[in-house]
Formats: sequence, structure tokens, C-alpha cells
Amino acid sequence: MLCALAVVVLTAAVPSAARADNPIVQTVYTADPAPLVHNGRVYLYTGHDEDNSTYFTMKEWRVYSSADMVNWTDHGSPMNLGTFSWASANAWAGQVVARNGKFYWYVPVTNRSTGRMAIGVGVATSPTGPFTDAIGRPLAENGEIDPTVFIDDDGQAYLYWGNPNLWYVRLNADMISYSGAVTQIPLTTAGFGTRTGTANRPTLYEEGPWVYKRNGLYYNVFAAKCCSEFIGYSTAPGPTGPWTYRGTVMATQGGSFTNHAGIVDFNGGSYFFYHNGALPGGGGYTRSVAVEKFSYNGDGTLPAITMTSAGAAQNGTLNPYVRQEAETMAWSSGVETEPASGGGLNVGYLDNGDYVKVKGVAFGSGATSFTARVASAGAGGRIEVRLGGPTGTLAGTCTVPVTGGWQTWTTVSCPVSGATGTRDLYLRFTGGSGYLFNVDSWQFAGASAARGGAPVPGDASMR
Ligand code: FUB
Repeated sequence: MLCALAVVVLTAAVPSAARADNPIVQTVYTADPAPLVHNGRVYLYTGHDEDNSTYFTMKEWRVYSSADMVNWTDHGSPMNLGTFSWASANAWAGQVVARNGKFYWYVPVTNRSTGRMAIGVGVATSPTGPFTDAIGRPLAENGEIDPTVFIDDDGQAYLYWGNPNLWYVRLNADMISYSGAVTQIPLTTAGFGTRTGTANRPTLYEEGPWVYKRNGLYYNVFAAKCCSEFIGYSTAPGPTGPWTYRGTVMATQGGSFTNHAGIVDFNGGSYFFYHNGALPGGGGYTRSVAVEKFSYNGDGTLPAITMTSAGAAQNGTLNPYVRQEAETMAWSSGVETEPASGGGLNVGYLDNGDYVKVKGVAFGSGATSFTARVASAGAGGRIEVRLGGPTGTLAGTCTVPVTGGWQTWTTVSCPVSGATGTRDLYLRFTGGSGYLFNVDSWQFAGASAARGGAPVPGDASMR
């Protein structure tokens, strides 16, 4: 997790945190984004760079989800190296696809017995896991990395991966076995561009393929050149080629010598996920995932996309009159997350002045009270309900008592006023020294809720 020092620096280093929603995650370093749209939400699967890493020291993968591309819920780590009994290290870049009511997570890891990189596959019945090893051994192994899986309209699934080469194999409908030979995709300069100065890698293709289809055209978006990488892409009339190099999507930038792309359409928009070194302490081994909205050119080509700190515009608003997880946030400062005793996660390790930003909260005609589920074995303190900024308009203050345990939960409520319309909500945690308290969830009540903002089933009451 990001150390407290790094988070303090982060607060100082971002002049106006209110404008910044990239990187998506501030609580830990994340890398290699792989988005999946499922049932009206975007699930974002990432790797996890350890603090102070000097290599790709990665032990687990993480999941976040959002209904609006701005407020992301942290679902923790439902798969790690220990999931694969045969794996010893390097929880690197993977992708999740949904099929047959299940979710398959293809990942590269080191095979303990061979010492080579191999492709494992996790399976779960929920997009947030938990994931188990689907077959108890590598699905494929040739020492190369970065699997991406694409299911064509005819139901045929393809697994692609590779660095320095590029491979594919046809997956069977069970998604955990394949038919036919593992096949090498010819890395021609026509297909993948021309790299200069590196005789053993004549094309731009480096790693991290992301293969998908749009309007009958097949796209392979990949990390190009090294190092530093940029994101380039090729297109083809079919899933196995022939590929034609189309140019740069995202030029080298962002303070990480790798980059890694994932692309989805969501609610009528197209979104490009990538990583950079934008958090304090960030760099090539301490990366962070981010997202930009984009539009395809009329001929189907991809535009040039630039990293921003603003990120994508919010797609919709957030309903404060149903229970919201405290680990749902557009931005945070000084905050960490951890598993909560009742399921899901809570925010914790809160020091005086730490805060969570929730963007575009639709208060309607007005909230009258705020309720939160809290626990404290520390000092207790206060949740300041603020609008527009971490020191913005104070709408209410809830006192949090010491409950006797960090997972000993109680409910606190306080009146609020002035929370009307659609506003950015800041929950600012204040008190004395040391860790103050944990927050699991929160919810507002008010006229809008009474008029029709009924809580969703199962969320009617605070746990
Ligand atoms: O995160 C480890 C490796 O770095 C990934 O597998 C590559 O795509 C690069 O991002």
C-alpha cells in the first residue's frame, strides 16, 4: 500500500485535487489495466505494483468497478500468486472475459517447476471473484507473457499473447482448453511497423496485445518499442490477420517506461485505459492505471490519445440515497482500503485530514441526514460532510465513537443541510493523532429519497 508519507506528498503535489480523477486508483499502485463491461458496470482488472518496487514485483491482481467511469469501487484482490499452486512469481498483465455465466482471468506467471513464464487461467462466478485456478496447471507455456482473449461473433475464442513474439491459439468453448497448434503471428514490418536500431526486434511490437473487433474490423492494440514504450495498433480483416500497422494511439509519455492498453465501449462512449507513473513515488515499477474517453475516426481508425489528469467525464450521477460503499471514490487522499468483516472492503488507516471524494452526487431537492457505518479501535473522530472540495462547504458533521475494534461496527448519523442539486461530495476525516476510525458504507436520507429514490433491494438498511 502507498505509505502515509507518499500520500501526504500526493496531497501537496496535486494542486487542485478537485479536478483530477486520473489516476483512477490512489490507494495502491496499479498497472496493466484490463476493462470488462458487464451488466451496466465497467470492471477494471489490474496488476499491483508493490511500494518502492525496483522491478515488476507483483504478487496479486486487483478489481475495481464503476457505473460512471469516475467513481470506482475497490473490490480488493480476488486472485493472487497463491491461487496458482504451480506459480512462483510475477503476477503480470492479464485479461478477464465472460462466458457461460463465468469469468475467466488469463494471466502470465512464472511456472515454479520450469522457471518460465506461463499462462494460467482463473475462474469465478462473479466478476469480482473469488477466482480459483481453473485447471491446476498452465493453460499454455512458452516463456512469453501478456494474454488477451477475444471471442468472435461465431463463438470462436482466441487467446493471443507474447513478448518478444506474438502467438495465438483457438480456445475451446469451455475457455480452459484449446484445439489446434499454438501459432506464431508473423511479425512483419507491414503488420507491426518498423523498429530501428534493434536488429533482433525488427517490428514495433513489444508486448501487451489487446485484441477486439469493431464494425467487422479486428484491432490489435499493443505496447510498441522499448523502452520507453508507446501504444500502437494494427488492424486485420480476420482474427488471425493479415495485420496492417496503423500507427500510434498513445505516444510515449507519463513517467513509466511501459504502457499497457485496454479498450471498451460503455454507455455509448469509447474508453482507453492505460498506465503511467503519475502518483507520487510513481515510475516504471510503481505505476497507476488511468482512463480517457475517445471517439473513433469515421474510417474506424483510432485517434491519438493523450494522458490527462482530468480523465473521462462522468457518465451519469451517483445516488446518495442508497447505501454506498466507502471504498467507492473518484479520488482520495491518505486513504487505504482493506477487507471488511461483513464482506467487501472498508476505508481505513485514516489520519486527521484524509478524505474521499465522490463525484457528481445527485442530491436533488436536498438531503437532510447522513448515516455511516463506522468502527474504531483508535481515537475516533469526526466525518465532515463537505461539498465542492475537501475544505468546501460544510454540510454536516458526524461524530465517530471508539467502538472497541477496527471491525466492530456501529452506525452514526447526523443532520445535513445545503446538500442540494448535483455536487462533488467530500468525506473528510478529522480528529486527533494516529489512526482515527474505519468507514464501511454511507447513505444520505432526504426529501429526494422519500419521493422515489428508493434504496435498491438488499441495500435498504445499513448493515
Ligand atoms: O506489469 C508487468 C509487465 O509490464 C506486463 O506484463 C507488461 O505488459 C508490462 O506492462
